[in-house]
Amino acid sequence: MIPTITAFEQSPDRGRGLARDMRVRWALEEAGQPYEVRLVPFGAMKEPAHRALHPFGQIPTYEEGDLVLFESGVIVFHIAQSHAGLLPDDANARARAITWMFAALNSVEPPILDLVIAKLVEGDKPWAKERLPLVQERIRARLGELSRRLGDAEWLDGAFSAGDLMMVAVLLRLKPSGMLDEYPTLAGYAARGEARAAYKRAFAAQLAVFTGKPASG
Ligand SMILES: N[C@@H](CCC(=O)N[C@@H](CS)C(=O)NCC(=O)O)C(=O)O
Repeated sequence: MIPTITAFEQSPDRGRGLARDMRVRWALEEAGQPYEVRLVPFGAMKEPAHRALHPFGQIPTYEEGDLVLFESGVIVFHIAQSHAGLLPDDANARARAITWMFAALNSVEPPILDLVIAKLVEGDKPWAKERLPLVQERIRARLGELSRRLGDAEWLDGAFSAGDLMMVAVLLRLKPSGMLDEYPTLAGYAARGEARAAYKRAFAAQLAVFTGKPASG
């Protein structure tokens, strides 16, 4: 069965691959699973029809027969569980890969999201200038810790897994800020993720939504 995911009809990132449909597309590409995309206009996101799929009126969602999922983490987890290649067979290694998925979403993404909010949503508030360095400090603390753990390894725990997919997707959200480049170990790690053929196909597909031209290759 071909799953359908939702994505922004007009992504605020103008096709830079920062919206969370990107990580779902990437997982589907890694899994070799064809998929369809339903583009959701902003006006429709908070309407009952979309809220029936996603209680918070957001993207991405995932529909596969009777199954409807929301939350990019669980969607990627579902894809990784249903296909070979994104989670190791060994039970302990699998649990560790899942741990990295949670770490990406619960320990690394929140401060990065704070930066997006501090700049884009709260940038005009009188206290924004004071808050920004605090947010950046929290990000740097996390990146330093992650960088030390990764060391000179290619991926976080052995072979590339859904844990790396999620971590790289989260780190790439920092790219426009320039902060990722302060950590060459992590910049190199993210670049290895971006270099994967599946990432490139996913990126081209989401970019094609913005340019209106079909993804080539
Ligand atoms: N925790 C959710 C967050 C979903 C989310 O924030 N989606 C954004 C796009 S990346 C969105 O739909 N924003 C529009 C809105 O919240 O109105 C996930 O990981 O899927």
